Amino acid sequence: MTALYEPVTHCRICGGESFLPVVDLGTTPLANALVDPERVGEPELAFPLAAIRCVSCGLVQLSVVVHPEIMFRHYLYSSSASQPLLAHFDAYAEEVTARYASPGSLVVEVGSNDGVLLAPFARRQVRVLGIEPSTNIAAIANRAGLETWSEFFEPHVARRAVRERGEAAAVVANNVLAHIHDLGGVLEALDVLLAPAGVFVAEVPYLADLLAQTEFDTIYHEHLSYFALRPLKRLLEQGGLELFDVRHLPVHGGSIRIFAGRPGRHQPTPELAVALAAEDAAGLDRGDVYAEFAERVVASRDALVTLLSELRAAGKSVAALGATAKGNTLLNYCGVRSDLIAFVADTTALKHGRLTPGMHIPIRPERAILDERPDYTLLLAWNYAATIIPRFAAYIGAGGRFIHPMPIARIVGP
Ligand code: JHZ
Ligand code: ZN
Repeated sequence: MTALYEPVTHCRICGGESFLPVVDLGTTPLANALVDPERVGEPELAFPLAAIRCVSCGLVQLSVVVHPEIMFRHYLYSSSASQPLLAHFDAYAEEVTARYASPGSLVVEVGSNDGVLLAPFARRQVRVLGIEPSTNIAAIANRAGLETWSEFFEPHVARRAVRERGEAAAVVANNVLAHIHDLGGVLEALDVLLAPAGVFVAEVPYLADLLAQTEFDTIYHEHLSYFALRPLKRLLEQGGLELFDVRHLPVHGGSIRIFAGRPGRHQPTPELAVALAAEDAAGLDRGDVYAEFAERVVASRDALVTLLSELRAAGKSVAALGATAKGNTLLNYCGVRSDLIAFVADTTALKHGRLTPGMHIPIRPERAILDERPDYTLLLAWNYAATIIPRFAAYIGAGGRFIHPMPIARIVGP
C-alpha cells in the first residue's frame, strides 16, 4: 500500500464485492494521533469513517484502510495505564497456562503492547515473545525484560520465531485482529508458528454488544473489522483452524475471547454451540437491526450535544476522563470542542500535554479532576465506569458528577 489510505473493494474475509451501509460518522482524524500544541496550526490527516457490511459473509468493516505504518509505528496507547486490565490479563495468563502451556513452553503474543500480558505469563515460567509493531511501545516491554520484536505479524516473522524460539504452545492476540487488514496473512503465520496441538486465543470487541449498546464510538480507523462469531469461524476455517471455544467478557464494552486449534485437536465446547445459536438469534444478518442502530447513533449524538450545551449555558464547568481512542470518535462526530470540555484527564504519561485530535482539547494527568473539581466529568473511558466512579468518591462527595455517554448521555448520580 503506497497511498495514505485505500477504499475497501473486497471483503477481507470472503472476497465479496458487495456491501451494505451500516453507519457514516463523517471524516475524522486518527483516534490516537494526539496533537503536539506547538504544531496546532498544521493540517491534520483526516479520513472517511464509515462502517459497511459484507453481503455474503456478514463481516462489518470500515469502508477504508489507512496505511498501518501511519497508525501503529508510533503509538500512544499503553495497556498498563488502565489498572483494571492488570487483573484481567493476570487471570487470562492463568487460564491459558493452566489449559495449554507448561513451564518452559512458548507463548507468543501478537500486538503485545507494553507487555501487560507477557509479564503474567513470564511470572508463570512460560517463555514469552511479543510481536508489536509500535517501536516506542515495544521498547517499554524490552526494557522490562520481555522480549518483543517491533514487527507486524506476518509469515516471515513467524518463520523467524520458529527458527529462533521453536513452535508455540499458544499464540494470543488481544484487540489486534480488528486492526489487521491482511487476515489471510495472519492465518498463514499462525499455521507456521503453532505447534500441532497449539491454540490460538484472541479477544475482540463483539459486534453484538456494539450494536445492542450503541457503542458507535468504538468505530475508528484502527478498527478495520467488527467481528461476530460467524465471520470469524469462517475466517479461521479458511486458514486451517477450527474454532472450538468462546467466552463472552465485559471488557471494552463487551468482547469475545475465542479459542481455535488445528481441526480435530480440541473438542468443540457446548458453550460455543450456545453462543453461535444466540448470535444467530440476535439478527446480525438483518438490515433493520443496522438501520435502527444508525438511528440510535444520531439520537445519542444529539443527546450528548444538547446536554453539554445546556450545562455550558447554565455556567457549569465540564471536563472529561480518559483520552481514549473511542473518545476521539465521540468528540469529533459530535463536534465537542474545548468550549464544551475544558480538558481531558488520563493516567497515560505519554498523552499528557498533548491535544485531542481534531477537537484540540488539552490532555492532563488524571489528578486534574481532583485539583480542578469540574462540576461534571464526561466519561470517555465509560468501559471502566464501574472502577472509575468508586475511585472518585471524594469528587462525587464534593458535588462532582459523571456523565456516561453510552448508549445515550446521562448524568450518573452518587
Ligand atoms: P481504553 C484501546 O482503545 C486501544 P481506547 C485499542 N485501539 C483498542 O483496540 C481498544 O482499546 C480495545 C485512561 N484511564 O482502554 C487510560 C484513566 O485515565 O478505554 C487510557 O488512556 N483512568 C488498541 O483508547 C484510557 O483511559 C482510569 O481509571 O478507547 C482507557 O482506554 C482508567 C481505567 C483508564 O481504550
Ligand atoms: Zn465477506
